[in-house]
Amino acid sequence: MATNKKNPTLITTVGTMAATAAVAEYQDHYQKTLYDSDYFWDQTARQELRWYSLFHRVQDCDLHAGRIAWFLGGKLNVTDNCIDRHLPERANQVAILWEGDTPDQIRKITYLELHQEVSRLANVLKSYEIKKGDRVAIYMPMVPEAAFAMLACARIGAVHSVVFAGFSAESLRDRICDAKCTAVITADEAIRGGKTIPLKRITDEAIMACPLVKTIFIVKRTGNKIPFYPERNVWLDEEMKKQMPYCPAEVMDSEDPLFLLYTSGSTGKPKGVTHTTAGYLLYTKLTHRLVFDHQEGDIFGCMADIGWITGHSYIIYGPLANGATTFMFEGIPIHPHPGRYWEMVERHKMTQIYTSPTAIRTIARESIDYVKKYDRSTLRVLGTVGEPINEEAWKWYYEVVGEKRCDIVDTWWQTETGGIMITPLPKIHSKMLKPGWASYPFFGIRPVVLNEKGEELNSKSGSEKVEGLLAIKNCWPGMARTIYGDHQRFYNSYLAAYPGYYLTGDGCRLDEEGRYRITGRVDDVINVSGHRLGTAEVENALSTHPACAESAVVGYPHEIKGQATLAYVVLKEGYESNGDLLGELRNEARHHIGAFATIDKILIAKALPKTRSGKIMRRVLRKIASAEYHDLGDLSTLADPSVVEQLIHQHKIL
Ligand code: 7RM
Repeated sequence: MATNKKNPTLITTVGTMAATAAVAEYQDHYQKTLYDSDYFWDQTARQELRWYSLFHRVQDCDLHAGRIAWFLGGKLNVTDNCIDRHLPERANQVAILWEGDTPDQIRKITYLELHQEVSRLANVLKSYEIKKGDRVAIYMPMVPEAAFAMLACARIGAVHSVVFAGFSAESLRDRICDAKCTAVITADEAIRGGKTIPLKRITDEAIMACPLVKTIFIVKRTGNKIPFYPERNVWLDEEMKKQMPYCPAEVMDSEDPLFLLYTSGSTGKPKGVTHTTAGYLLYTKLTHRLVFDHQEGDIFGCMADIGWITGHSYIIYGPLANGATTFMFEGIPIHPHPGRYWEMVERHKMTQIYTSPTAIRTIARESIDYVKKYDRSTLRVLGTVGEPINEEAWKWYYEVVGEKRCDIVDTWWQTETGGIMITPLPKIHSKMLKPGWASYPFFGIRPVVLNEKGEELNSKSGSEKVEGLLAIKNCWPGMARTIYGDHQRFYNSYLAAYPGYYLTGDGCRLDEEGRYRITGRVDDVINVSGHRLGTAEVENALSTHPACAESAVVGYPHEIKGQATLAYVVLKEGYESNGDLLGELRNEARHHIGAFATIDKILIAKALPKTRSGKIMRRVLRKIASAEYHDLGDLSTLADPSVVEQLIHQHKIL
């Protein structure tokens, strides 16, 4: 066992730091976690996780080779850590506190009940011959059963792939097929913001092209009539009643996959980002506790959906690993009224709230009476995630919601990083918060700013403004290990461009005090309301319309959503632009991807600006979409520069 007794106090201090330490202490510890990283993670993993048998090596990572492995040889089970280990002490403590789409629906699931429900569901899966290593798709509304389903998979070692309930049948199909899922867990219907989504019907449509799917488990949410095919459809509640409330936890290796989560990249095909057992659990546990200053008795309110990584890491795995009471919300921030979040904060005496800048901007538009009306005195930490937060929204969160009393944590991370990477720490950085700056790296994380040539920039390198590509220079336990079924793609996407670095795809700035500000994507990914959308995915959707000859989709700044989408579309001969056609084109994205993938503006173009080698000059399209018509850069390689004038003219009258 690689132990190192140089720093016996480090870990214990880190654990209690949030309450006591000053900035200097943070920096000292941070530096130690970097240069004796193995020691730090070794101690943390022993202390934080319950192991069936301990690992024999802390890590075996080589970014050059694309090899990432942590806690080698260790045996454990995620649900043993998230549930069993809190029993019997927390048997009657609420584990999951759920509020439905309307405030009259509240459910409280204690740790004992969670143990029983997860066990029953795990036994159901087993009775349908689902076993360790099998992939199970979860296409669910935000109900406690969705959490039970994820945990039941983890219990038996099946690999879950949660697909956000806003995705279309086609997107669901692609994800089920790519992961070779053999079962789907869904619900009759979802309810969100008063609207229903026919999840079962969509699932039926999706699996027509997925012959590997043997069983569809259905949770009753609305009870409305749905198509039911007894050969392979089963009602989950009926099956669970038949099962014992105890299921032994499968012994998993540290590096056994825990889940896949599909996310958009630069190409049209979503990537099955793969997270494994020990490293992911450890990283989400530690970040949840330190970033949100988790204390005994807290009610932690992450408003994300489990269809996104934030829901995985900070509704389910991180909080439950810490024995917290985690809040799960089925609805949306403005339903039935724009004070919904604060009403829930008051009702449940929430101590933290974690949401997106889009949600904050949406609520901030409304009267502040919706906030002031409710008692928010229990809140200590206010988190944001998913997209850059503008100064105005940050200040509103800080001043109106938090009454300048709460710490704001602007947390930067990604599906691929598993957990929070850059963030202020409550109490420690309270006096050093800068609106819009995600600020400081978490323990054990070494971010760098690279220029296009791959050279590291720092505040001492002379230039007054350090700005470039955000990369991470080391490995950490929470990072994704691969893209399901395509390790080469993982390597090419994140590790190949600048050998020895994990490339994030985000741009950033660094200030003299070591704070980072994330400026947004630098690749062909747009971030609409904190949801990642590949421009190529939207272009693929558009290309299925018979009138579309060619298209290019770009993002432009949007007051509420952060970014919105503009599609430049070239029509085929014989088609003419009119209201119906624009409506149909718009619908393609909804239909092929999902309702959240809206196209905000469509510009029917005669031609797209292309270089002589035929490459679309996206930089120019982005500038025009943002109404920055002047500083378009070098246009000399364009085959036909007059196209640009034409597009500018059209954009002005759009
Ligand atoms: C957690 C999550 C990741 C992308 C990422 C960024 C953007 C996320 C912030 C942010 C500025 C932040 N995972 N992003 N957090 N940008 N400040 N605090 O969102 O995979 O869905 O998206 O989101 O562009 O690369 S994600």
